Amino acid sequence: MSDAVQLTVKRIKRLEVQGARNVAIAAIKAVEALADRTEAPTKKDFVRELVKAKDAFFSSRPTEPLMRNALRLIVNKVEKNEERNVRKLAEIVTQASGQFLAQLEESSKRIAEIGARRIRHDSVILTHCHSSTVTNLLKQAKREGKSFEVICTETRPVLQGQRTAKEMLEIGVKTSFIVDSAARFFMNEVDLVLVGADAITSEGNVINKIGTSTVALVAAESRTPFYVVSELLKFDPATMYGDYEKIEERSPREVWKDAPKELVIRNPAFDVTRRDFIHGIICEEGIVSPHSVTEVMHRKYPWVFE
Ligand code: RUB
Repeated sequence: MSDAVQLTVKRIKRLEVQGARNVAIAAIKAVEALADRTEAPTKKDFVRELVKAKDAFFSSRPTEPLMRNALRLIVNKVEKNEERNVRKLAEIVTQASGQFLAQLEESSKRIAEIGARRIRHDSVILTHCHSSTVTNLLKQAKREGKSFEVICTETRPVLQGQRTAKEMLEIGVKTSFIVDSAARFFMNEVDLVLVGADAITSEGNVINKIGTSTVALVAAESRTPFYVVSELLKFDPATMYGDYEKIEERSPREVWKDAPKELVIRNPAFDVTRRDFIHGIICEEGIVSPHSVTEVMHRKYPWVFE
């Protein structure tokens, strides 16, 4: 396997690259580098290299449909093309990757502009984990001159909330940091909850960092609006045809390094928030109801269902 692919898979597994969007971007760039440096003599060999890389990325983090949608699109473009010249096929990879990345960037900008309008002056926003789509939205709101505070949950066991908190402080937003279990304690002070997504199912349920569904329940109890901020391409088409979204279970050592041997430690990375708890999905098409997400996908990205 190419060095770029191997290294990126390793970094993704270790969470050095974190968050669905960053994971997808890193995987796309590694496949682009593979294509750029390929020495495959035939189309068949080149496709084999691409499929091997795709499989390695798919298993690096199993709950990442954005990455899967991107790599499937890129590899399909090569497989379906009549061209046999490997250099020309590699150019197709470069082009498809570039287009996908540009589209992702554009979506993130649109989402930030749309979502920033939901932020009222002097409001308090709670967020869980680190989502670059959420922090981009908050940065946009700040650029627009909105004044708001952010509460970050620490996000056990890997503490991605620290990253969110640092980013907010860097842009001059008043930020508080709380342990995950304090979410209910503070919820009455919160005006809006914004979380990211790793996967969106055909029923409009959202999979995000473990603890998200607890925050959603707590928000519902105190009638605090709970929004998911996500690119539509985190939709997983396989859920349409009956598959459940796989929930990654990570090493127990992330939870307790030197735990007693006989202790069973479970460490799911994500959980499912039912659509009934989600006020809306802030995406590149606007703010959509989780109930209509499949319809929106059919209209905007029909190729996902191919
Ligand atoms: C990160 C996480 C994020 C989503 C969305 O989990 O759950 O909320 O991935 O992030 P992990 P983004 O740290 O385990 O990857 O908006 O950046 O795609």
